[in-house]
Amino acid sequence: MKAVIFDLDGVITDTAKYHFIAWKKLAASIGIQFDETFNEQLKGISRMDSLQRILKLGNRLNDFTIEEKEKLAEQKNNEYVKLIAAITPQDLLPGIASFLKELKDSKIKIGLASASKNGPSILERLQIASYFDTIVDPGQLKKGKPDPEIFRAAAIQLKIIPNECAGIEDALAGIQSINGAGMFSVGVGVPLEAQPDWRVKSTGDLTLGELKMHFRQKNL
Ligand code: B16
Ligand code: MG
Repeated sequence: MKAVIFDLDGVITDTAKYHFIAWKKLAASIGIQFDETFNEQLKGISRMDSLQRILKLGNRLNDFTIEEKEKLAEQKNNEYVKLIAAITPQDLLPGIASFLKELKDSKIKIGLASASKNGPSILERLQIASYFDTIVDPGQLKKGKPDPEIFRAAAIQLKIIPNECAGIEDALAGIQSINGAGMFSVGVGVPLEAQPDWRVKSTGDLTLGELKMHFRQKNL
């Protein structure tokens, strides 16, 4: 195992709650209500795809032009950016700081494969940007998760072949993306239908020793 590629939201920090607040406000402004169960479907999904799912939920898929949809997505993002301004290193999920340090000390490369265009600024706020050897720019991708493109791109940027990489995700679409890329997948609290190579309940269960052991077992 030469690299570990992280998802951001739900693995490094819990930004899902801010996405939820921002989308709820935007949806309410166009007469659509949704709850936390529906919000699960938006995890790991790009901004525009999330908007499409919300419009579909409210039966309003054909009510807006492309320009209007872009405006709606921008409004949501403006709200989201205001909310994430409050993020500090205290918002790192349990165990992530020590896990990143373990990886760095062992010279294992670290990548970010987040669908979020706000990823780099969130890493700065969490004060962990310097740990990352590469960050995939989601704006350059043709397809979002569950397509494997984002995890493949991270491996290409790191110049490491996919089967020497592990990917860590909290969303079903993300695990599908890692598996499709041919990497070892770690699922943090993922739904039952997801099929990670190693399933953990919380980020606090992530240690380099355990990860290496499960990685080796798969590659025997
Ligand atoms: P942005 P991840 C994803 O982050 C979120 O889970 C998803 O809810 C969000 O829509 C997406 O990023 C895009 O985020 O609007 O900031 O570009 O889980 O891939 O780290
Ligand atoms: Mg996620």
